[in-house]
Amino acid sequence: MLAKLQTLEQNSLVQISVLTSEASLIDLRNAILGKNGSLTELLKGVKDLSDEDKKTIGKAINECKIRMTAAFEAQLAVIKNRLIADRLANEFEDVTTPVSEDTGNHLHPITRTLMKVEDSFKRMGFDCYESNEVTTEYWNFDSLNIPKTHPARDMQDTFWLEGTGNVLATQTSSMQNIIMKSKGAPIKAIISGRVFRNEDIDATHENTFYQVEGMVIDRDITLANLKYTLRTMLSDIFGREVSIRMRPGYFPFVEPGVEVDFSCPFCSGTGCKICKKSGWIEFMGAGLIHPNVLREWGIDPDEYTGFAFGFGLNRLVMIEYSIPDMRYFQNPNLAFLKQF
Ligand code: FA5
Repeated sequence: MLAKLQTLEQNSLVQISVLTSEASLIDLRNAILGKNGSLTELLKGVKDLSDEDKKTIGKAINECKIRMTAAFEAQLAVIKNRLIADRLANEFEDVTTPVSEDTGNHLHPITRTLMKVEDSFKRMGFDCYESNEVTTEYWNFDSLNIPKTHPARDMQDTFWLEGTGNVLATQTSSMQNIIMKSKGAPIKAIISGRVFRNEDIDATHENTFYQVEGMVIDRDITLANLKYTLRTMLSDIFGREVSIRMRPGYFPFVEPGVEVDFSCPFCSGTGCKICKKSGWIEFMGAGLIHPNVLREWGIDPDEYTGFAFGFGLNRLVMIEYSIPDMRYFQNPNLAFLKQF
């Protein structure tokens, strides 16, 4: 039996070593190690041997089985590696070929406009950040000069996360102090993200919308820097010069605070449907960062000043694409989405 085993092993190893396909290797493996395979048959015969032979021959067969199994595994690896090498040698993909323009996929208009906004700010040397959607009462209010009893808390009807002291961010301004804490002055940053307010929804108000926050802290920063920055970004977005107008506005974390409008890029200020015949589009809140906010993270307001602004991205996209109703953005309506 030992001689039979030896011959079987020698022949099998030769057969294994010349096989070149995975399928033929599996067939051979079944023919030798399978339920009725030649080695399995030898193993079945062990039960008829004397106790002495059972030990030696049974052991020899098992050791042979281990070597054969290893030989099959090794040959399988050889075959697979050869396949990969063949593909690498024969399949050529020209990665410089231009991608077909019409992939059927496209970006959501909010994403498209955000990318343009970020590009414009990046060219002006700003860093871009994403805002946290869940934040703490401290970052969203207290750190922005809005303590618990401040009436300004009522301006943003807030979703509170029960029992945690956490809130869904009502404004991207909630990131101002996080960035100040981690970077210190000087800072030039844009922060974008989703914010949430318990609003009655209509064509111009959502409970979930996007804001873009801007923040510059450096020596000698004034409202003139704010005006220039916003004019540059808006002119980039609309591809034509726009003017900026400021009116007094109140936000506890800026002083002075302003409401910013820009001249209607569609009628150049002469009055049209989009600007409701006024020639101006109401755009955002802004101002010079309040000294209390700067002090909160150890920035000396006598050495540094800064401006901050925050605008609704949904509103900008609506103006850019003449979208009449903000509710389209959260509605998975393909007829709407396919237009972009
Ligand atoms: C703020 O959120 C301030 N954090 C902005 C700011 C930043 C002021 C830095 C000063 C300095 P306000 O609540 O006005 O301000 O919102 C800013 C913009 O978000 C609005 O001009 C509007 O475009 C958009 N917005 C506000 N509420 C909604 C809403 N419910 N749905 C859609 N857009 C909204």
